[in-house]
Amino acid sequence: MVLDDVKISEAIVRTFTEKLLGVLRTDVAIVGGGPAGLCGAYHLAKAGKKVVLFERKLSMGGGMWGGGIMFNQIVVQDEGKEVLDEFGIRTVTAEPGYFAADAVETTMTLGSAAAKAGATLMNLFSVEDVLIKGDSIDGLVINWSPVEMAGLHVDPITVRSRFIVDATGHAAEVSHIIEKKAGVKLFTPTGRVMGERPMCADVAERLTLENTKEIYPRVYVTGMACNAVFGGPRMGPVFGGMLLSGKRVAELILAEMQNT
Ligand code: 48F
Repeated sequence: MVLDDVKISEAIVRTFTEKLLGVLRTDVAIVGGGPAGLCGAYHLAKAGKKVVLFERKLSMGGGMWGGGIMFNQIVVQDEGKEVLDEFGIRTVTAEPGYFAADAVETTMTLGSAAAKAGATLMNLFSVEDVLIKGDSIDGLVINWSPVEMAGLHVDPITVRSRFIVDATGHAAEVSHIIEKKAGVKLFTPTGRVMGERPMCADVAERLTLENTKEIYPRVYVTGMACNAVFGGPRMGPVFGGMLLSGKRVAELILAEMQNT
C-alpha cells in the first residue's frame, strides 16, 4: 500500500475530534497526570466510570520521572509497595520498610494502566477555570497549554463533569481557582487553601491520605494537593502516599456516586 499523507492527517484530525467530543460530558474530570491523578483515573475507569484526565505537560507523570534530585528511583513504604505490586512494578528492598522502584518504569506503568482501564488521557491541556452554576461547580474550562505558554488571547472551551478531582500537586491549582474566583468556602478548617508546610515525610504521608477529601460539593483533592490545601507538610521523593491517595479518591467518589 502507498501511504497517502493527507489520509494520515485525516485520521489524526477525525479520531482526535471524536476523542475530544467524547470527553465534553463525563463522570469524573481529573486535573493533573502525576502519580495521584493517574492512580485515581485507573481505579475509576476500572470501575466502569467515564474518566478524563487533563495534563498541562507533554507527558503524564508529574514529579515522578526524576525520583530524588534526578536519581531516578522512587521510595515507597510497606503500604505503597502493595500498590506497586498490584501494578506489577518491580521493587528492591533498600532496607526493611523502604522499597525502591525505577521512577521511569513506575511512571510509564501507571500511565499505561490508566489508559488501558479506559480513562481518556489528554496531555497538553491546561485547566484555567471551573464551570459554575449558582454555587455548583459543574465542570472545567480548558485550553491548549501552548496558548497559555505563549500568552495568546484565545478563548477556552468547557467540559461538564459530575465530579472534579484536583490532582495538580504542590500548586493545588483547581482549589485556588475555586477559592479565589467562586467566592465560596472550601471544606477546610479555615474555608481557604491553607498552604503547604516544610518537609516531614512521615507526617506528610499520613496526612496526604487523611486529607484526600471532598473540598467542595463534588470536588475532591488528591496527592500532594491535599497537603497544600489542608496545610500539611511536603514529603519529597517517597511516593506511597500519592499512590494510596489516588486509590482513596476513587473509592470516595465511587461511594458518593452510589449514594446519589
Ligand atoms: O506534581 P504531581 O506529580 O502531583 P501528585 O500526583 O504527586 C506529587 C509528587 O510528584 C511529588 C511529591 C511527592 O513525593 O511531592 O511532587 O500529587 O503532578 C501534578 C500534575 O498536574 C499538572 C502538572 O503539570 C503535573 O504534571 N497540572 C498542574 N496544574 C495543572 C495541571 C492545570 N491547571 N491543568 C492541567 N494540568
